[in-house]
Amino acid sequence: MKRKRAFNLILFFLILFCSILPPLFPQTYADTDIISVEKTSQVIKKLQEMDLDLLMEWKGRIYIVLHHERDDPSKLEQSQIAYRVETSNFYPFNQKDISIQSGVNGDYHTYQELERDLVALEENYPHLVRLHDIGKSLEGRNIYALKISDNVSLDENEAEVLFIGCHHAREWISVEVPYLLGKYLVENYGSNPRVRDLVDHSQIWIVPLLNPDGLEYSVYFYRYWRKNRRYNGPGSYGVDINRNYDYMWGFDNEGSSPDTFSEVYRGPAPFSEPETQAIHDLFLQRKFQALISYHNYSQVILYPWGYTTEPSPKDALLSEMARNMSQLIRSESGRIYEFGAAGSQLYLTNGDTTDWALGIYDTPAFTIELPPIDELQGGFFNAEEDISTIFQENLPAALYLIEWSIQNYASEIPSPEKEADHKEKTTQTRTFKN
Ligand code: 0X9
Ligand code: ZN
Repeated sequence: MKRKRAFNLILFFLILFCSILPPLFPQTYADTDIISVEKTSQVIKKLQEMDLDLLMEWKGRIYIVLHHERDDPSKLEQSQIAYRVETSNFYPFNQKDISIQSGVNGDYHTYQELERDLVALEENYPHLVRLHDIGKSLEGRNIYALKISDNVSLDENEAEVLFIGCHHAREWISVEVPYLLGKYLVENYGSNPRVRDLVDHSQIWIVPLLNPDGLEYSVYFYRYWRKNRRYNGPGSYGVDINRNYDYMWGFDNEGSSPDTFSEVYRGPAPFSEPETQAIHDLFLQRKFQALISYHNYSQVILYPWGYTTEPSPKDALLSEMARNMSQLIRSESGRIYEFGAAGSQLYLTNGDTTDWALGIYDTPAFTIELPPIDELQGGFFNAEEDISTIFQENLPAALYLIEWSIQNYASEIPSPEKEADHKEKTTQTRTFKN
């Protein structure tokens, strides 16, 4: 009897220990494995018929996320495809062997590296840059926003534009593009008359890393992590912050999920997460003419609506702006970014940034899904060498959006009704939130 009690006690502590342990160690994801297969045209052909979650291509092999509840590895065996289990390669210890050459995530920023570089930008260009802390993540990290403008410490009567990066943790390139945009603007202010003109006539806000907890988790623990790090209950972590905005939030279960384990879990309530609250609060203080939210991958430019396939009232304008941006990118690098309304072009989403910005504030808002086009070209895993090319090709589109905002602002006639309407809508949002 005594022995049994001792055994129960040991069992209790073992269970307790195991339930505390997962957040401290790389997540093994009992329900997923990463496998790789040799990349040959025969294998590609067979894979195309299999509806598997293709992750990346590297050194002549294709990497696949195997979801055990859905994917049966015997499918591969039946098709005579030899595979190798690679799950352990995705631990941070081996990460540098993958496509990253230096440091834990190479030329990509960790939270700390980004913080250091943002502080340095402000120190080096104090007349053009202010670093704002617009919120704290669940794990206490700062959510930073760079404001770039002449007379940067003043609130001027000028157009405002917003660029956001990294809603999704594993989308590392989406941090680099907005960060490099900020760096480019301040470093070229003195020498490039167009840049000077844009910076002088607008207030540019850049939030390069909206999901710092998620990014850190992706860098140090599990490269494939997407959501933030909200604890949802035993074994379940994370809210998809691009499903947490308060416009058509939870409209259906296709565009987002009520299931806490889902990759597109929308959270318990709109704006339940500090990251989305930070953007919400920034919108209450500023008046944005336009925004771009960077994601990857797919190489497309998307605009609302995402929650429905119906066109938004601003469809013609948004489509024209997206076409212009796509053309600018194409003339820069030759790469084609398709464009279209999010819900019809890609898939349905509800509670995303762009639907909310348009739905509540009437702000033209774009999701740019950065390269590559698909999993076979690398998926979420852009090489370090790609950072600069992807930034360079996106630069003309970002400058266009700033320019468009300045022109649109100048032609806007302030009307009392519009202001009242705007105030009413923002109060509605707040009421709903509380
Ligand atoms: O699903 C998302 O939040 C975005 N794609 S990602 O692969 N980066 O996660 C797309 C959001 C754009 N909206 C719609 N497709 N409706
Ligand atoms: Zn994304």
